[in-house]
Amino acid sequence: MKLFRSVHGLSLEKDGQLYQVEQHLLSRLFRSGRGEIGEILSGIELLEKQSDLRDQLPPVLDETEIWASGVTYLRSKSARMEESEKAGGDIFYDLVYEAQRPELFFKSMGSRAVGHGGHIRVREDSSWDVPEPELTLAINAGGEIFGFTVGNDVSSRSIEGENPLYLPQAKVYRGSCALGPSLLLGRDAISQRASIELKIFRNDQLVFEGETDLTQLKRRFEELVEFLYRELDFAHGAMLMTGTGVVPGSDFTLSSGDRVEITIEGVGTLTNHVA
Ligand code: DO4
Ligand code: MG
Repeated sequence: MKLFRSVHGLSLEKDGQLYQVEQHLLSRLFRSGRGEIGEILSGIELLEKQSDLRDQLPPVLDETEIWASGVTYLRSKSARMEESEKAGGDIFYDLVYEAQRPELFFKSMGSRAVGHGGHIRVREDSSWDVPEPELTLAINAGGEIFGFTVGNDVSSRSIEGENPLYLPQAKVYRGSCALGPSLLLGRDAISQRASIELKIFRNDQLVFEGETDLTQLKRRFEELVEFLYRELDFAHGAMLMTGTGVVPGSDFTLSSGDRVEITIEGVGTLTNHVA
């Protein structure tokens, strides 16, 4: 089952058919406690059938915090070690990849996230920018994973590479976080081997293509969630991006007008345009 959010309300795709569902469902899922998800999912009432989806929004509450994990794939570690070598920051990426404690950072409020079809951005003071395709976990207030979506952790490599302490500026700015198109519902709804594919088009020509899969993710989902919830409460639940395993080479930077498509097997395709 996939749950879509749009300016017209919530829609559920079930067995290939789209239905309207009650408008508080998303809030009930994110704000639920431990052990409550099963009952909510089995009690979903299907309302009117729908034929299409328009004006999509990110599948998250405005009040929900979106966090991200870093250096959870070997490719992310090596790309970041290269870009920060000159500043002497490379050692930190190596250490965090092996450490017990993962790198977690705040990315966005739900209200600032961009949905499927929306505009992502590059910072005006950045010279090297990339999309980061990331499986994103939907977690309830009780700390349980109840769904998955596709995330784009759009990042400035020039700012992060200059000094790792600039990470919040490299990661958090207008149009830096995209989520969607829907929430795949259920903790076990995703394949442990799901592929993650990134395609970037410029003037409708493919200019970058890369792929990884979840077997390359070094951390378990629950391990990341446990660290996130260890000393924080999330009354509105949380979203947690799980890190990128696809990083374009040093000769690539995003440009205005680019179309970015991220496909995660079984979850969906998130498409955004660079403003
Ligand atoms: O260490 C910086 C951020 C890493 C990141 O965003 C990723 O690995 O996806
Ligand atoms: Mg990332």
